[in-house]
Amino acid sequence: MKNKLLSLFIISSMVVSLTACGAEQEKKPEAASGSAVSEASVEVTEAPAQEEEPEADDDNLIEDGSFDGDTAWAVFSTNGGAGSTSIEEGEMRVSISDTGDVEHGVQIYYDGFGMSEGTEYEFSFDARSTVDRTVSARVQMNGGDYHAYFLAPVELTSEMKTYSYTFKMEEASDPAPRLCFNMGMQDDGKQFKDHDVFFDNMRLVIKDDSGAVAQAEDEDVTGIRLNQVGYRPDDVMTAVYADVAIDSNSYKIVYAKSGEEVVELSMPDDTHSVTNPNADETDMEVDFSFISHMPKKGRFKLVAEDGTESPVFSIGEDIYDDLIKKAVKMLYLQRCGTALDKKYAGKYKHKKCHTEKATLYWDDSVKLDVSGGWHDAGDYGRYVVSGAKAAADLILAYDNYSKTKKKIIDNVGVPNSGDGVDDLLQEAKYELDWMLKMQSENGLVYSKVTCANFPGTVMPEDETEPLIISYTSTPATADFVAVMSLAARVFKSTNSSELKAAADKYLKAAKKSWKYLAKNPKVKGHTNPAGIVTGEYPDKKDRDERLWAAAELYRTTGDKSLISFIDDCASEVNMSGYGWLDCGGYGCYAALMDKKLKKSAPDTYKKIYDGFFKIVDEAAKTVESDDNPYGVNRTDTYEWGSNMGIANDGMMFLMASRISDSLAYNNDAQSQLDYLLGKNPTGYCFVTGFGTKSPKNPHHRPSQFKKKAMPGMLVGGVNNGLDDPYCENVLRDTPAAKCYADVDQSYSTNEVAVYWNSPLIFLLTVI
Ligand code: G3I
Ligand code: 9MR
Ligand code: ZN
Repeated sequence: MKNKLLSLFIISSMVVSLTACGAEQEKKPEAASGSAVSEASVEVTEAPAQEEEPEADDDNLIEDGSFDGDTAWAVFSTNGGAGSTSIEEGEMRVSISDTGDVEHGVQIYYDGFGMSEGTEYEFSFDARSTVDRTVSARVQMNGGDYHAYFLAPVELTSEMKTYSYTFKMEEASDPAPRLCFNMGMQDDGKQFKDHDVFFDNMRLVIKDDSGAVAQAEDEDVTGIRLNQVGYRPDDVMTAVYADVAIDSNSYKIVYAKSGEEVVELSMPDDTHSVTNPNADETDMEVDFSFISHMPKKGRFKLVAEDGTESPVFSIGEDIYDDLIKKAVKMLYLQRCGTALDKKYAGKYKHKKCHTEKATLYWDDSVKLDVSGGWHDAGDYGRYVVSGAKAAADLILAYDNYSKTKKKIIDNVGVPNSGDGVDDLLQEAKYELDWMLKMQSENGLVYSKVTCANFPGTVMPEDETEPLIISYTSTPATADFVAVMSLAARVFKSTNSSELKAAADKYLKAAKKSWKYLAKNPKVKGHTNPAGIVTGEYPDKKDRDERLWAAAELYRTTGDKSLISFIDDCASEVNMSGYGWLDCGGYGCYAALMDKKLKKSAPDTYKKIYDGFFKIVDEAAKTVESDDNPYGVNRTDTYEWGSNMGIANDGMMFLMASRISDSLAYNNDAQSQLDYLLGKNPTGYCFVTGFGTKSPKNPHHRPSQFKKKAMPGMLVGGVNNGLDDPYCENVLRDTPAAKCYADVDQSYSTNEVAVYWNSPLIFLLTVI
């Protein structure tokens, strides 16, 4: 029965506007109930006896609204609220032990239907409560400000009654709203302890859809997909023709603006189409590189024989310059603990945030200054494992381009730009200085500092709940050792006195934490402490992080006692992994770039070399396969943050080129970049503000608050795990490689993160 309305696809305009706040917001809901109820027509009657056989209820948008199965609705609780649901004798029972002190302190909810603009609905249910109380019935946006489309106070008594409402969807159609009852504190401030509320015969049906507004078609998505930012003249240039009919063998390249033909070409002989079940397309990869009479600079389009045009792309040596600046500046704009000035931050300026002392979760007498660092993502948490990855990518990028291209990047447009010191290193330093504060007395490192819950859609300085430091973990500690050792080495090699001074501090800190790890071989993994619901970054293994730590520390100090440890770890861990979870690849890269190790421990070196290149070569084979038009190391599984995985693959290929001192894997790296910038089945250039079609509604609180996407952010991308309610509802029939939604509710496909931007920065600056 689910998803009835999805087929209608309607557009909308408004009649009644109900303003209120919903779940997960700290604000007290506005008293919108009066207007809601007066606009909606309400009927309350005594419920008839419910003896009859359950009938099919095909019009009902709520699956098993009669609760004859065994599935009760889910519960959300916050601010002291506590409750659970169960099915009892064909009714849903909500047992509430505490309402908490906000209206949504306890909320039961149902997702999986759609609302279409201009349609009239009838909502009815039977309900009673063991105490006389009011609850709030809502159909609301599921994300953003959670405002209500429909809202009514429901006065419950011990007698089972039928409540019935009709209302019209006045706003734009929403394919994934949430139907819920807020059962926390009453509007009049009244709170309740132990009591039960029972529901039955929950029905939401379309009463009249004659006024439904037809939904505008999704904007035309071209069938030709390519890197929308563009190519440098010597790059391999490829496009995918997705379901584009090819009769003969030719296509054109035209100037983007005038449409004037640059050249007409015939398809290369090996061009062929492949069935791509993961995108549900027939694809043809077309290589249009190395055209000698193409201008070396300009904006162009491909035009297929049937008239299908590609998105515009640029050619030029400098096509990535602006993107690099914005992608690095994003990190600056994620800075916590400092005010961001309008001069640099524009509309994303904000006051000092999160500067108050944070409390240890397990000992509230201890308050620490852990201000600074980057906000992790669309939320304002600060996490060591993800931050270490992000900072490492910047430093590793610098370590590459400063040597291979003999340049520094000092023009990002942040306060320290133009000071003769590389901006990426300076940005990494901001995070590392924060991480120093996260090191505890004995060398173990705290995993994160966040509030207990995620905030609503607010600017950073308006997240003012208490800051809590979660437990230490050995993965966080080993990541800390790795990135501090890396930074110490690289910062020392610069001619900046500021960076050199930091290098000494970092090395000292790294040694202290390593000492702890060496004495304590047992893993101390991380899971969220009870009551803390912010990002978990769960990790139960630390050998990969320890390998990375030991390899970086050895490379920096030459301490030979580390070699046997490196050797042991290298036999155990997966030699790929460049994320908050798996770090084996970083460990391998550090080891394989180390000439000392090659000399002192050739067998260890060879073991790591063989393991690393086995993974790289397997990935390259998949990427280069004739049957893989989009050229990424993915088939039917795209995980949360798959764009990071793909950017990481690009980084790995560039590392492999560097280790082998060749350009052998550079085209594979280019394929990853092309995918991220538009040559993918969604047709999106996945970086905000770049390309012809880019995400407009990222899950990123400053962007949501300002109603404009901050530019230069790589979104998470395709995720067929459907890990948020929006995707679960809307994308369930979508082919794997297209499971992406440019809506801000979709935190599992459309969030951004500092450690997703960082491998993109590596790719762009090193390639
Ligand atoms: O490890 C499995 C792998 O074996 C499997 O093949 C793959 C297939 O889906 O899944 C892998 O696990 C995934 C894991 O990330 C590692 O990639 C989980 O399914 C997936 O749910 C998990 O997602 C993480 C998500 O938090 C939820 O925990 C993302 O990687 C991670 O980037 C994201 O991080 C959040 C923070 O918690 C809070 N701040 C924002 C940030 C970005 O969304
Ligand atoms: O905003 C949160 C995002 O940063 C996290 O990656 C994500 C998963 O942990 O959760 C987001 O917060 C959502 C929460 O988990 C559930 N309620 C809705 C929140 C987003 O508005
Ligand atoms: Zn902050």
